[in-house]
Amino acid sequence: MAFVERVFSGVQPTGNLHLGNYLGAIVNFVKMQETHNCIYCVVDMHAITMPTDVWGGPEGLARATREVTAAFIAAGIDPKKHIVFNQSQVSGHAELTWIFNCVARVGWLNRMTQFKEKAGKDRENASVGLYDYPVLMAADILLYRATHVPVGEDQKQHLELARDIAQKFNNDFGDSIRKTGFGDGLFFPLPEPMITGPATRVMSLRDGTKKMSKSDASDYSRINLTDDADTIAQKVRKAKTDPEPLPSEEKGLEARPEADNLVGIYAALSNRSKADVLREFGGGQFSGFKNALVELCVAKLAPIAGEMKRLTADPAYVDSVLVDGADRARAIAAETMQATRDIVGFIGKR
Ligand code: AQP
Repeated sequence: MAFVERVFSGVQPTGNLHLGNYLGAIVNFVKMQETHNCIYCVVDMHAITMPTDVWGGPEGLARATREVTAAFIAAGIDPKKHIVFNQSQVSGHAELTWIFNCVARVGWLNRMTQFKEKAGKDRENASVGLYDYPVLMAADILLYRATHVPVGEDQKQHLELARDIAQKFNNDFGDSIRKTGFGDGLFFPLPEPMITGPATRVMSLRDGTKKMSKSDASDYSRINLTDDADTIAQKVRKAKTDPEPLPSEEKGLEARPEADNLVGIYAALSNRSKADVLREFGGGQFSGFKNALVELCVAKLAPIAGEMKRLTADPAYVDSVLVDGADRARAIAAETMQATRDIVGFIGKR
């Protein structure tokens, strides 16, 4: 069965959006608008899988939900042409998760590295929601029968799980899919991860072997989308480097994670390859390169920060975008859910 190409991706409203979220995900969200119908979701139901102090309680969650929405729009996502909404407004996400919970296997979830990292040593005390996070993510994508999912490298394993769930659903219910007329045995597409660009894994500015992350205790480890020019300059100048000058060729970045990371950030922000960046800066000291990186970061991020500020000052507008997006998302989700209920054998129309 040929599926209509559709893009879905989400970002959690759990605090400061950073350069990793921007380069690994949001930049690609913007690009994909030109070629696909896109659905971009602020995944507030994922945010509450962590303890309340991580996502800031009800007020913090609402504030961060509006902030991520503002970041989407400020970065260039058009909420009129495409769909922007927050997950909890469309009940199909939770409903499809339940069905997928009965398709996914415990052994599959036990292999998820993000759960192990986020649950840490106190695994017994982690929420059931955190364990089930990848199943909810599969439901997010497949509720819209999305075919392409732009994400950062860290989400690759979850995407593979979403494909496994889609495949197992199609196998388990293949006869019913054919009998109910919802396809030739393939109801859900196997979504393709789109992990592209030179910054699919932006690393911490303090440690080039660790992912840049919202939950890192040090604010100096990341550049937040809302940082002002002075803060960006301080963070880049303090970023860890090594004593060698920059290499002139890309292979010289091997075993130099901090240099590799900064060159990757420069390349991604300037839409150039790392090799091209090294042709310009190779052989020079980090101080000169860092000055150029500060200038570039400020030039790219300041307009986004300014627009985010303007948008978050008008919460009624941001909320109206989310309500409108949710209405349109719900219409697509309703079709998938009715078909899924029929395929599974749940009686009744809604
Ligand atoms: N460092 C990164 N480099 C490239 N892409 C990244 N993403 C996250 N960090 C990086 C991508 O951003 C999108 C949204 O991420 P998320 O908010 O849903 O959750 P996350 O991956 O858990 O983000 P963080 O910052 O790493 O949060 P914490 O600290 O809570 O773990 C995704 O596409 C992700 O790949």
